[in-house]
Amino acid sequence: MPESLLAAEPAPLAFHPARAALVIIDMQRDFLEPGGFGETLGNDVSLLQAAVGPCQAALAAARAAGLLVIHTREGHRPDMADAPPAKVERGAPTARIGCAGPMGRILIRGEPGHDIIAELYPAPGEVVLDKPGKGAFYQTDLEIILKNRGIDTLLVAGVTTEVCVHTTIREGNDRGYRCVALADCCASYFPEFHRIGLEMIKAQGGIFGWVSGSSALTAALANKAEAA
Ligand code: C5J
Repeated sequence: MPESLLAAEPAPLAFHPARAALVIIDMQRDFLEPGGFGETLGNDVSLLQAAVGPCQAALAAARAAGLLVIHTREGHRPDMADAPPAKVERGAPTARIGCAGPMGRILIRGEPGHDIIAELYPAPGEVVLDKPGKGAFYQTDLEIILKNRGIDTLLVAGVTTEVCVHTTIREGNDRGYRCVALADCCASYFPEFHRIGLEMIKAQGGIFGWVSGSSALTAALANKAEAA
């Protein structure tokens, strides 16, 4: 497949679809639906819905172009041996990680709330990566998965912009990957954090990445030009 040109800020980015991965961060019921981890922290989870449609568009384009697709899930072992006390102890004692909620135990692997939302459910063969932290590289096998496929460009979507998306892009940038935040495919419980989070990535000539969007990605994968 020939090189594609992605309309992005601060500058367009040339990439090879065969060496690019779409990484969809934590589009889990626990973050997007009432009764999950996000709501227990006092957030309005409806704010994350804005990213669902654009993520579906990016996912469809990535699947059609044969890109590597990786879905991440933040969560912990049922015995919580991998959950740092400093993380668990935050929030109300009855609604912490591991407590029972309407979607099962909060942020625990295997529980309904830990699963990815139906609209973005992984297709057979797509990578599903469980991570205990905010970054997708921390305590996971993401790096070897990317190395084995010769990936050099990460197209990053998901929630939340300033937490797990940002952490993953920072980790990826330090490891030498070209990291692109797909702006409309990301969302935050704090709209101003979303906006500023994206500004931070692309400031200073793209200090740790690029910012683009779902329609620019779709156009690039179809080898059509589009402004960012
Ligand atoms: C948070 C995440 N916000 N996926 N996790 O705790 O961004």
